Amino acid sequence: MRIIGHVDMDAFFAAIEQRDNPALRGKPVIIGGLKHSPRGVVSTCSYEARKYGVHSAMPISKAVELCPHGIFLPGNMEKYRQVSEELQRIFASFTSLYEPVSIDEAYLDLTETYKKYSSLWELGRAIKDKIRGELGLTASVGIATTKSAAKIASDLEKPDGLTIVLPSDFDRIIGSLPVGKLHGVGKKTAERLEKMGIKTIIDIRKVGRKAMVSTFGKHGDWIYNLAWGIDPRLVEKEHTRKSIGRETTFPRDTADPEVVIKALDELCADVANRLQKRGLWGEAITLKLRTADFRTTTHTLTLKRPVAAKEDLSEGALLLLKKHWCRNESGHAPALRLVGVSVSDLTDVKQMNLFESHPLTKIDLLLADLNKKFGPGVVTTGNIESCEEKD
Ligand code: TTP
Ligand code: MG
Repeated sequence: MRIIGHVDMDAFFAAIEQRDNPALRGKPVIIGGLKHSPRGVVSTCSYEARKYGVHSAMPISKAVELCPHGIFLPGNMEKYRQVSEELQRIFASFTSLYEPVSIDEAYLDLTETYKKYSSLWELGRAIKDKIRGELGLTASVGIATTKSAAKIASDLEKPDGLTIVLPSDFDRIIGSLPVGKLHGVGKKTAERLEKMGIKTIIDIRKVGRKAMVSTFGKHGDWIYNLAWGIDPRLVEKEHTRKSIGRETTFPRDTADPEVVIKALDELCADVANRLQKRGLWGEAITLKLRTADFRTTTHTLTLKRPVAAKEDLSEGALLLLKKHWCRNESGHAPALRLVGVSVSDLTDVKQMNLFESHPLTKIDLLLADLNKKFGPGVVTTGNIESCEEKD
C-alpha cells in the first residue's frame, strides 16, 4: 500500500500578495486585472473575496460588479513562480518522489517518509508547518492511499486543511460526495450521470461496471474503479509532464504584427526559462491564437530534435504564426485577443546529456519539417507581415 499526499496552496497568488503587503490581509484581493480597465479574467482571489461569489476564470468586469470594494491587482507571475520553486524544494525535503501538477499543487509519495513519523496526522502537520514556517503561506493537504482520494481530500477542508482518508474511511468521507469530485468526471459526464439518477460517488457503484462501460466506454470503467477507491496511478517525477506553456491576453485586441511578435517573444522566453529550470526539452511547439470573436485555434510544429532555447521556441512560434495568422479577403490579419505558446513531447535533460553541451536545434531543421508538410518554399524566414498562404 502506498501513502500519497496531495498538497494544494490556498488562494495561492492572492495569499502571496497578502503575505507581502500586510495592508491586504483580511481584505478581498482579486488577482488578474485592474478595476478601472476591467479586461481579462480573474486568476484567483482571496477567501475574503470568494464570499462575494468571485472565483477564478470569472471576467474581471463581473468581479467588479460583485465586489466593487475589492482590491484588484494585475499579479506578478515572476514572483509566484519563484515561490512555486521554493515550495518544490520543501516537497523535495520530504520525498524525492513528488510530482508537481500545477504552480501550487503536487502529489507526494510519502510511503517511505511516513516510517519516520508516528502518525499520518503528524506527517501532514509537519508538511503544513514547514510550508507556513518557510513561506509564510497556508497549504491544504490530503493524505490517502491513491492519487484520486488524496486530491479530493486536500480540497475538503480548504483553506488550511488537513484531511486523511484511509481505505476504511473512504465510504464515509468520500462516498457521499457529488460525482463531479472524481478526477475525470467533468461537467458533461456529471450531467449525464445525474440524468441516470447518479448523484454521489457511491451511487456509481450501484450502476455496476457493465452499465458504466456501455454508457461511457473505457472512461466508464475508469470512473467505476475510482468510485471503489481504485486508482493505480503512481506519483511520477515531473519530467513526465505533458507540456509547459504560457499564454497572454492583450490589453486591447490587436492586429499589429509588432505587438504580437513581441508578446510571442516574451512568452517563448518564459517557457524556455521554465523548461531549462526543470531540465526539460520539448519536441513539439504549439501556438494558440484567439481572435477578437473568441475563435480559438492551436497549431503544432513537430521538430526533429528536442529544443529548450528561447531562440528555437521563438523561431518555431513565428513560423507557425506566419503560417496560420493570415490575411482575410480585405487584406487584414484578424485582430488577436490572446496568444499562447506551449512545448510538449518533453524529455528529461538527464537522458539528453547536459544542456550546455547539446547543440541547439537549427532553424533549418524547423524549416525542413514545415516544408515537408506544406511543400517546399511555403515557409521561409521572412517578415511576418508577408503572410500570404491560406489554409
Ligand atoms: P488553484 O489551486 O486552483 O487556486 P488557488 O490556489 O488560488 O485557490 P484554492 O485555495 O482554491 O486552491 O490555482 C492556483 C493558482 O493558479 C491560483 O492562485 C491562480 C492560478 N490560476 C489561474 O491563473 N487561473 C485559473 O483559472 C485557476 C483555476 C488558477
Ligand atoms: Mg490552490
